Amino acid sequence: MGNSLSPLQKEAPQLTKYFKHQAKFHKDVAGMVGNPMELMTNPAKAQKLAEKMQRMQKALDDKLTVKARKSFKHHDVDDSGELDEAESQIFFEHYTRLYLEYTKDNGVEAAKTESVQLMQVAKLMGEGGSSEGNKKRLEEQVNKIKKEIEAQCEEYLQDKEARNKKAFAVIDVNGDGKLQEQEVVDALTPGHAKNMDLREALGLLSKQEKLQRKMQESARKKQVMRANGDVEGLKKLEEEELELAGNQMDDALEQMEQGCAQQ
Ligand SMILES: [Ca+2]
Ligand SMILES: [Ca+2]
Repeated sequence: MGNSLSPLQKEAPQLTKYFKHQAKFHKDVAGMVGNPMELMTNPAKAQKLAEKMQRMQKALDDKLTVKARKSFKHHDVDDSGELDEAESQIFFEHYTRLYLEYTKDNGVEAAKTESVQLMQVAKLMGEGGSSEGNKKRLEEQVNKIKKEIEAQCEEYLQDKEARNKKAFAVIDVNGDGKLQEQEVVDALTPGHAKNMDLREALGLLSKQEKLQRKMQESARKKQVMRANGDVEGLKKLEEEELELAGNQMDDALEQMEQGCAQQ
């Protein structure tokens, strides 16, 4: 990446910084955790680390709020204090494309870290000389991540109008047909329910997050059905849940098999 900004990053400098802060945070946290075994056997150290992470999280949230406000102003081109539908279109597209870039960078970083760890394990087990294979495996993984993200971006661009419209509807909490600053700031706060709503509308949830959403929805429906004494509905819903859990197991097994095949 270096210091040069892509055209997209120049168009949305505040959102670019917003994602850079998050990327740095994840990198710092990953570096701090170090040896998980040591943390398990050293509760004092684990406690200290947890406190430090909390402070870091708070500092990150503050930084993100500042960037979210600035990004709102940046996209409020006519300076009306609100984003109308046309302004929001550009905002959503910037957000989506930068989010996908951020996800890609995270994925590539994770693949690199894993590759280094695998090399270390191989060395410990006296299986040197597999560095070529490891390099090739990493290259394939990185290419796969890039392709997936490209496909996701293409999908968004194809379906942009519908997704942006959905995103607008979920963020516009007071329903006045405009986006106020606080509505946008909430949607840009990771951990805020509106952030997940926004990413869901734009098609940016991970597999895990999608599953989490489905389970939440299912739990909510069950409550209603129980209250109404809807035995048939409950039975059907529980069957669906079992199927969902089964699919998840299949996915996990498939991933494990792929991992083994690549060793
Ligand atoms: Ca405006
Ligand atoms: Ca509104």
